[in-house]
Amino acid sequence: MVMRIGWICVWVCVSGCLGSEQQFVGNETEQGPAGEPGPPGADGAQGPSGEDGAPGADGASGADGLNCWDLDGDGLPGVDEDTNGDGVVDALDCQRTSGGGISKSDIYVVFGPSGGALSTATCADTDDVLLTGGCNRSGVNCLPLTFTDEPRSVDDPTVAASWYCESNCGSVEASAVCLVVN
Ligand SMILES: [Ca+2]
Ligand SMILES: [Ca+2]
Repeated sequence: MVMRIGWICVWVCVSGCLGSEQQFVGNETEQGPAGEPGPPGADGAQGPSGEDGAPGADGASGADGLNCWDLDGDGLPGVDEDTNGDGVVDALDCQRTSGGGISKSDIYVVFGPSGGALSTATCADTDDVLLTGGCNRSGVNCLPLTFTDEPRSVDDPTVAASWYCESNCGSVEASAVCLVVN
């Protein structure tokens, strides 16, 4: 009888304890409402620089340049490009004969016909420059004397420059001093 009462007490005690424990656990699993988001965190420190990339591939080769003697840029030697007159078009034609400037060999004199009332001395090429000129008059004099002594076509690129002479009596001979332009 005493043992039975003891077991009953143990059972009551255990079931009572378990019941209390079950009720406590049940209250702990209820999830509350979500809280407000926290403020953003501060920016992190800058990371180290990355490794250099691999070198790029070589670009395509450029077009060949022009030879210094190729004044018109057509890639071919032309008669006008043999500036030193040696019959060959090469690097020597890129050099001036006198320190890169004008030399006396670039200047020539042309005479017009003599013995008539008109005379014209014309430079050899349309791009050559007429530097100066003059008229040599001879023969009889007359009054009034009409005399023309003047340059012609000095700035016309299509016509060679010249020196023109004319007299109404006697005869004239024109002369022109010209500069070669290559
Ligand atoms: Ca050429
Ligand atoms: Ca030459």
